[in-house]
Amino acid sequence: PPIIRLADYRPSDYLIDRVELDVRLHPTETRITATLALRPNPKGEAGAPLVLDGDELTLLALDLDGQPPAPGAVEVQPRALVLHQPPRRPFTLAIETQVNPSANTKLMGLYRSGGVYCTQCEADGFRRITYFLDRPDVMAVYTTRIEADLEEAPVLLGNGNPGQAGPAGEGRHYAVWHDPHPKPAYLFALVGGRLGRVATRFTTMEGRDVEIAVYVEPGKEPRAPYALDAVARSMAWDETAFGRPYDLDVFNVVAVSDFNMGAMENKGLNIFNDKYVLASPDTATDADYANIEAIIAHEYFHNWSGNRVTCRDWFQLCLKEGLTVFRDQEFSSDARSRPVHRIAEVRTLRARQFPEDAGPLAHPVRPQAYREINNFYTATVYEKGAEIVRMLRTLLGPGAFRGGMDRYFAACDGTAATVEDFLAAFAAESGRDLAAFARWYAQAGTPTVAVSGRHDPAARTYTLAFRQSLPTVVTEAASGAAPLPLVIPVALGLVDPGGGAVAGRSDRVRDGVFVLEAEEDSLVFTDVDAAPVPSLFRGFSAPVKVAHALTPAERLALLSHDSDPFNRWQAAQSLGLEAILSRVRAGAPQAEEAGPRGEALSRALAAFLDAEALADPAFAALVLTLPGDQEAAQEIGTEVDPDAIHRARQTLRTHLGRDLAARLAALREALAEPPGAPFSPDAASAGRRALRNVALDLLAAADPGLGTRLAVAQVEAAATMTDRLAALAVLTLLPGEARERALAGFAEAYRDEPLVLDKWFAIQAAIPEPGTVARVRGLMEHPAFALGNPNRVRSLIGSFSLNNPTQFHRPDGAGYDLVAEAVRHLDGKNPQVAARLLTAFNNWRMVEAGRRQKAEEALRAVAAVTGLSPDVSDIVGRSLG
Ligand code: HT7
Ligand code: ZN
Repeated sequence: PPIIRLADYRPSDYLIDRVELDVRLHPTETRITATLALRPNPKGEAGAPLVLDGDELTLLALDLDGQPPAPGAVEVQPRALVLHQPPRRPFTLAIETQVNPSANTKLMGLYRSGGVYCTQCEADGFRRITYFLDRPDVMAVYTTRIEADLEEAPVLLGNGNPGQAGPAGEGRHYAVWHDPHPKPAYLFALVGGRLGRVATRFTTMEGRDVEIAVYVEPGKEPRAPYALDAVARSMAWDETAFGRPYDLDVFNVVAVSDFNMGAMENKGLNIFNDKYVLASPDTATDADYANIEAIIAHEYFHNWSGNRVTCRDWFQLCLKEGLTVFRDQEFSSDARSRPVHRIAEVRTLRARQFPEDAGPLAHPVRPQAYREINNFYTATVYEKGAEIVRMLRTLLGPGAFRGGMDRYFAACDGTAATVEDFLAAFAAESGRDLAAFARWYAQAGTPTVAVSGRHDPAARTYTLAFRQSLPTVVTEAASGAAPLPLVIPVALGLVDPGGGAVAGRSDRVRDGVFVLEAEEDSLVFTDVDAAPVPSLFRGFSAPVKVAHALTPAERLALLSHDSDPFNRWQAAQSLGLEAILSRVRAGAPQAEEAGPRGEALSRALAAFLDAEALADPAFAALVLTLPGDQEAAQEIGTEVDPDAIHRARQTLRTHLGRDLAARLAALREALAEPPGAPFSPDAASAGRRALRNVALDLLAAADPGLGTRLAVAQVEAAATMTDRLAALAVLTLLPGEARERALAGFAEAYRDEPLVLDKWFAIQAAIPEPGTVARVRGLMEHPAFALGNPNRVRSLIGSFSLNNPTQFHRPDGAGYDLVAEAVRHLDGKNPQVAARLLTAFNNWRMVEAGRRQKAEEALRAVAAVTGLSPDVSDIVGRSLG
């Protein structure tokens, strides 16, 4: 596919003010009449041909101002409808198309999921429904009439507010929906089907009475109230936190079982992957509840950050996605524990975005070019995009930040905006020049900030020297020119190693934040009597890697005495990471003795558990969790041996489990829930479950016999899916009969629950044993598995490639072959999901030479397939490039 460049952006030659859609739903022959009120765009080229996008459409009829167009005036191309010499005044085009929803396996445009008609139009799916100017800067007011068989689709939903509805003859009925807010085509949606419903009401700050409803598969209504309540809480929060009220009379959420991503923010009609709606204690884990809450909030918040203010073009994707992730993170932080949530955010960023930024798919938060936009819904655009917004708040302070947001919404409401528009609102509010800050959007790669500290007892000063460096990222789109320094907010403080107070101060630190703007800078604190331990990047104040050598004793001081919970957790993580790395680097991943760092970690964790494990169990669970294999691999960077890392980490778990055994057993007891206790998904209850299960995991690492007994008992007696699955996951690390029996029992118990079986697929795919490739191949034949369902594919093959580094990176290449083969099979059906799966090869250049060669062979085998989709060919091309 050709490359599309930001620098080539031009406004559309034509605009569409109003769209009237008449959709007659039919399983294989759905007909759509689109009546478009068009006019030349004063900012476009006068007299240019009108080029409407289209994809896999059958054109049935076309009218221009009520007449068939003159012969030769219209050209139907495979992916466009061209009208030569259109009128130079406003005109109407009526287009009738036909599509086959049942044959739509790409799940883009209009398709059927479990018998329910639904749509997915972002980024460019509307052109699979009718010919259109399918670009986000063409915004229109839509009226949609939906007609369907009454038996097949008693529920008919569209964007906006409901209008007339009634019988349409021959067992059919219709419903009209009108959306008064102009929107781009990517926010269009409709749903038709047999669906159950739960509903509530909400009165907005403006006094609007809104009906909120969640639609699910009939019979699943008891699993919908958590999502429904999350919508109402999101509505209330956006009013309080950002002054943003809802703006229609109804807000509908529909859960479908076949969906390419998590959910979609269509105006007034959010469509969700059912995984992110349905929840009951027996089927959903605490993580599921947290995800449902976050994704419901995310899609709802898009109503302002994305819908009322949309994107001018797809290069501006972070304008809605980064901002909306920031907003949903803030919502979850307010609803749960802020420090615990911040740690979770950073773990995701490090596990997904840092590797992306360090590999061949690296791109700036605002890319400068793309071939396939669907491949740019990435951790960089979303998660790093959110970090940029957070840095802006840190730099400006909460007052100016909120003022800037208000200005942005006021200035850009009803428009398709750019990153420049966003920053201009904050510059105007704060009087600050944000030109250098804007580099965060343009430069790919994770910066490293190297820091060293020096205490001068005579002068009673403490000096911190900072140096930032950014890798030069060379991509097809960008020149690879030397990057410019970034504006990096460093939230920091000085900690007394004994837990006392440190008096030091510097007038370059305001509200606890020092701003690093140059490549090098240093900061002098005065009145410092004794050498402190610096606590840097508190709350992870910038998405950077910090190179700062500290002794285990200094890390222990931070874990014990830092006032910043994030850095307390970070201190334990750093000790853990250093302990793993020292084993790998010494070539002794399985060494018997714990080593000085392992011992330091055990001592630190023992002291921590004694002092405060029960004070905040969710936080304690995070402190006790070692950094993952992939984080260690990132740190090593080249010639990585995933087996060595895995052994080192497992051995360290064993040591920790032994050293802490008595404390962990006591914790499990102290945290045990009384039989019959009512279930609550709240953060405190979830935290207790998390700590109990981390304790189980470490105990099992130390004593597999005990671990097996405890885990088997827990699988059988668990009152929640969280506890059952956690115990099953512990068992999967303990080969043997008990494991297989437990797995079989679980499958039998949940045979009719696809979303629960997804968890069963996922944990088996993550078993770090040579038999797993064969196991996964076997599971692909399981009756519950379907290559056409994205959730199944992600659970089995996605989990294998992302959560099982030793087997995905098998030295004989069998893991790579498995994934590459799945990508090849899937590409003909669902290119978007196939391409996403292939991104697991992102880190292939980091592994040692033998594996590297196998990975390259697997990638080349994909590249050699004829008729590859643009999605997969883009990823494979960049991965090998
Ligand atoms: N804005 C939505 C993105 C999305 C999507 C993109 C491409 C293909 C399918 C898709 N489904 C949803 C989701 C969001 O970020 O809120
Ligand atoms: Zn989003």
